[in-house]
Amino acid sequence: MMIKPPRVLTIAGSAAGGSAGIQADLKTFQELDVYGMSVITAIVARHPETKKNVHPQTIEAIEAQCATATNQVGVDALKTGMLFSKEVIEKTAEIIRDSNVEHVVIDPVMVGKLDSKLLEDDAIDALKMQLLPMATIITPNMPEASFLLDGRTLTCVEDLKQAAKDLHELGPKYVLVKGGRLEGPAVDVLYNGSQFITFEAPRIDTVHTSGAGCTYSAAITAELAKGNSIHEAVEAAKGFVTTAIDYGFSYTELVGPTYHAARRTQGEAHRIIVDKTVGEN
Ligand code: PXL
Repeated sequence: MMIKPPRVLTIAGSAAGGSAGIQADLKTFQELDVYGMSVITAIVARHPETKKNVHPQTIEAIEAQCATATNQVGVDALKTGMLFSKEVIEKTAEIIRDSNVEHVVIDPVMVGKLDSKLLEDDAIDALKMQLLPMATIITPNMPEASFLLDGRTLTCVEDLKQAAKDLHELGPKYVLVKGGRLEGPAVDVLYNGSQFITFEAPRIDTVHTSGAGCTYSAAITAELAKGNSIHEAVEAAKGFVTTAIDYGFSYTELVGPTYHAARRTQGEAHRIIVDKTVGEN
């Protein structure tokens, strides 16, 4: 029997070390049994002498890659990661608008663990005004949510809820503010304009979380492409990324990647506590 897995595209940066960006996305897609495709917006590779860590790709190259994916294969769901510049954001918004892809996951990537800027300062407005409104779901972590809300301090779940509410005003259907940097359990808040749901995972004592955000949003994208609801997709993706973080490792003294194969090779996935009683607003 011929199997045709759902088609999933990532528009993001290449992380040469393999832990984040396109590499994390494609590994996640493979683990979750969807057909992964990629559009590389920039190449990130540490250059200790010149500190020139980001190598942007041309708009032409980005357009050509998108056309390949959308015209020659077709796309059921897509995610964006590192977009880097205003020009790339504008082009990406245009491509998404023209493509009519059903599920659009926007991960507003801003700063990486290499200390490289993954989004230029003058690109924030384009991200807010052009891209976030077309999202099915946006997945900021706490620093990203704070940045998108003019530097507001976020320290507790109540702050995440207010941030989700305010970010929803920018136009995405769902907002997932990730509480990976909270004290205590890792609680993420999902908001759809009227209801909050929280997803809670245990705090895992590790520094090897490189690419965890990319992996999480890639997993949400894969689960949406398979026809799951947003709630099901977030719950499954959080279980997947938590298990991957649990088995995070490093080959050197540097912060290492999450282990994308953990769920497949190490048995049970982490169960996530979902609380749908956190109220309406
Ligand atoms: O984890 C954020 C991230 C996303 N995309 C690329 C990266 C990084 C972190 O380094 O390199 C390409």
